[in-house]
Amino acid sequence: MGLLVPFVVRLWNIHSNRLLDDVALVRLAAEQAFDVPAVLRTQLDAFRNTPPPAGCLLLRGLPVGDLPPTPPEPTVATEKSAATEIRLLTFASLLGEPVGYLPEHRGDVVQNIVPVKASASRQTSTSSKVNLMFHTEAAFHPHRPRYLLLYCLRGDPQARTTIASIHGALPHLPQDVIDVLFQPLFRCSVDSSYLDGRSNVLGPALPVLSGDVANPAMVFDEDLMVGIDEEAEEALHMLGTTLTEHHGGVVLEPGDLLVIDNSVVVHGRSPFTARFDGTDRWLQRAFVVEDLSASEGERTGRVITTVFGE
Ligand SMILES: O=C(O)CCC(=O)C(=O)O
Ligand SMILES: [Fe+2]
Repeated sequence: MGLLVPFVVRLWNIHSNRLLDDVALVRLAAEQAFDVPAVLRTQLDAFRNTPPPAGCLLLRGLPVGDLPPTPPEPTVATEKSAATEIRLLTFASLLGEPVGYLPEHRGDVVQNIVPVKASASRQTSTSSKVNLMFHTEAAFHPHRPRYLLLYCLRGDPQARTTIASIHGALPHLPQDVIDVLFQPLFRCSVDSSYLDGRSNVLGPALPVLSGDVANPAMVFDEDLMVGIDEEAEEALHMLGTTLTEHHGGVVLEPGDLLVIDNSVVVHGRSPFTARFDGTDRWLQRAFVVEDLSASEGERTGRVITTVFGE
């Protein structure tokens, strides 16, 4: 799944993306689409128009430039130029509409995924000590992203991003289990970062698999999802086990850009040892929806503001 193509962008005299609001930043990034080499644009077009069963695409060899120390928290300002943010959003805008989610790092359209001491053992992207279990990104969210993009600025040899596609699991699941997974028998609780003190509630009963029986979409979260009866619980457990048995993964290296189709694969990450000394792993992440109008009324600019919990 690799493609080694160096990608050159103009240098920007912007020392912090905070100088631009997210709408302006995305506009600026989208304008750079013509600078993306045709070979990469073709790859992204094909990924969007003819989604491959593997559900992910790895581009390698992108520049990362000079980097300051890894920040101790996602929203701490750094001295870095905005070149990687803009490049990430350029790729994101070739796939659809980049958005942020208000509870995710205050709605930033590019989020810094760095290990944070206080969340080392939690089921969250800023953890490090624990295995981050398989999840559809924002499985509980009606406006969940169709794609997420992870751009590695600084790697860690222990940290393996894990990926499992429904297309890898499906041939190994008994038909009666598949039939159960297509029924609305599953409920998902809300990630605690979205609750801001409110109490958690289980979402509506929905199917895990939907669409074409031979080519389904999947929404699954090993941690947050439950089946509403015993049969549904068993089917969910079997799906989790089968995805684990047939998963793949990649240790992201600086300059890697991993594009994940959130409608067919779940992802996670192995544990790794964070040092919290400025040398830790550092990814930048962007989310893409296919259509902004779906979140009309629950969105300010490019930030989706849906409130969860009671
Ligand atoms: O750290 C990783 O490789 C993935 C973390 C994750 O689940 C995310 O950023 O959404
Ligand atoms: Fe994730």
